[in-house]
Amino acid sequence: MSIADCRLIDLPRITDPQGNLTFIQSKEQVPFAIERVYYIYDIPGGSKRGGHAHKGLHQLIVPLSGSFDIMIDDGRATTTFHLNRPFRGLYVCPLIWREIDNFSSGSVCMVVASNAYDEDDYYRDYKDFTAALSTSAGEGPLSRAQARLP
Ligand code: T46
Repeated sequence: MSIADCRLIDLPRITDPQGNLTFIQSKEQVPFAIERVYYIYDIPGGSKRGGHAHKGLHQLIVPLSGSFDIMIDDGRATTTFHLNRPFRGLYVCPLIWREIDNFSSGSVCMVVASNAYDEDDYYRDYKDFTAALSTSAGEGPLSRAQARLP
């Protein structure tokens, strides 16, 4: 898995003068079966979320309201997306480190996920994440520079 496997997904929009509607159906708008939905709200200015990777979780991250930035990192390259439309989400595959910040006032971050919550699915230490990548690639550990450790 790499950041090339992550992508923006444009969701359907039913536009109406009385208000627009967007929907997400399991395995249709997202490339996985949906098992969990959660959302982050009441986010104080300057907050940072994420700072971890998931071992097996697939996610679609949607800015239901407002905007924020997501940096994704596969241990070799990083890229940052600014999400600011409730009909456009970022699909994040397993084994991607993410950091989320620059939340606008009143923003709401919704995540549609492929599995129930499981703390054992997290890499919360960047060194553990890069070590797991090296193991799965059958290589030695990435150097500090390669892994861009802080
Ligand atoms: C991501 C961003 C956008 C639960 O008990 N159940 C849950 O379903 C979740 C997601 C979390 N929790 C508990 C576990 C921690 O004690 O809530 C606490 C914070 O969870 P987490 O560190 O996952 O929160 P974020 O906002 O840093 O990250 C979450 C996702 O895990 C992450 O993949 O991209 O939202």
